[in-house]
Amino acid sequence: METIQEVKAIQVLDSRGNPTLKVYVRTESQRGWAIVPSGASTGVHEAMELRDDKKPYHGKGVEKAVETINNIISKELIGIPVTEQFKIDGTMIDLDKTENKSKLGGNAMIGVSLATARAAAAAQGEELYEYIAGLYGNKDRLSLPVPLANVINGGKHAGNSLKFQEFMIIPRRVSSFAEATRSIAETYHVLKELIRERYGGTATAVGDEGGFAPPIKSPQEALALIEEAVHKAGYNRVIALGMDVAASTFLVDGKYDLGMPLSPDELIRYYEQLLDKHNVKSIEDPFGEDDLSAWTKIMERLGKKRKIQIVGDDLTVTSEPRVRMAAGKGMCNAMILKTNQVGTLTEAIAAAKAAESSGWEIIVSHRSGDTEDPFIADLAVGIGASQIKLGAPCRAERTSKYNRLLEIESHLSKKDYAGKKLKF
Ligand code: 2PG
Ligand code: MG
Repeated sequence: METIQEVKAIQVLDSRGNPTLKVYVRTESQRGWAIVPSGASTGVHEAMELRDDKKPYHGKGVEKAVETINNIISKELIGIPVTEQFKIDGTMIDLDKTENKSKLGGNAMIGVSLATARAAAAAQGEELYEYIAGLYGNKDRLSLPVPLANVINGGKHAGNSLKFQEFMIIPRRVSSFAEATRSIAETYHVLKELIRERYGGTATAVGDEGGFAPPIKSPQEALALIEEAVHKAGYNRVIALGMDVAASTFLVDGKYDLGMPLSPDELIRYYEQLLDKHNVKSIEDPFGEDDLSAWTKIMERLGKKRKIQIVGDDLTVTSEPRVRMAAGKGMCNAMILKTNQVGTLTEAIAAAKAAESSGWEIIVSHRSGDTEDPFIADLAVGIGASQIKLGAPCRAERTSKYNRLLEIESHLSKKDYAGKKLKF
């Protein structure tokens, strides 16, 4: 049995040019690695990122986290069988002892946790998605997730004045991930031309997740533009739309500031009007993470009555207790799964299991500051998630996920695309 021989981290860069961690876990004959992503619109209940707060890299360096991994975490893990993921993650949790991973750093812990899974997969002679499927108990249900492609960026991910953060296209009525990718890329290029014609060449520059960031102000304008592109590209029947509102980013003194301050009830009416005119089927973070009663109301009015996918992200932060709380109060019917929100693969799996047992959809997700590491592609297939949020088909930190999923689909003898099973 292969055991952990070395755990080592170095400082590298993420897609925004900020420092992050690359972690290596070495066994007798194999090596695993992982690079840690980083969010911009982070939830207040997320695990804490350890940053240096000193001069280099404007305080964003992660040398302290590198030292924590190389000098503290590594000592505790050497000698443990590499396939004992739950024990390895549990050892780090015990060592950290804090609610929000502030001692070791959520970024340090997730880097080690994910690199361990890769090393273990290699030690078993398995693909990473197969290994994760084993951990999750999902080996017979491998499927390719439906991609949610963020083609117009706003909020904290772009320099325009769009308040809503993400406008996504969701190709569900196709039969493979490859066809889904084609429909996204074709629509993306038609959209680029529409933006060039209407707003000029400089408006085709992209935001943090590879989507365009034209100088538009309202969600209506963004949705109409995307629908025009979908229609022109010939994918009306295939593609539905989704939004990540990231509402906590414009919540001021209990009101949502969309030019005019809206109460939660007024914001629900605003969403209803958008849904009356546009083919939006999924709304993520429609309210702030602690505006709990508003979530329960929107689930009643839009989730249950209109079969809209109501997605928790900042609300649920990949945390099993938060998922159970939200499920108990009927606050959403889907959740975003981001491993670095919680700090270990073990805890992310626990949150996914809790979501699944509540009948929720699971959407594995990238971060706005991401890297060439395609781990989330294997994770989505391994746990059989119905969806994956991976940005536009542009910029290598986004295409690395598309390309890995295309590769995985080509491996599988039974090609099972989750689009068929989606409820919308
Ligand atoms: C989100 C994510 C990813 P960030 O809010 O869902 O799209 O953004 O990584 O900035 O939290
Ligand atoms: Mg989000």
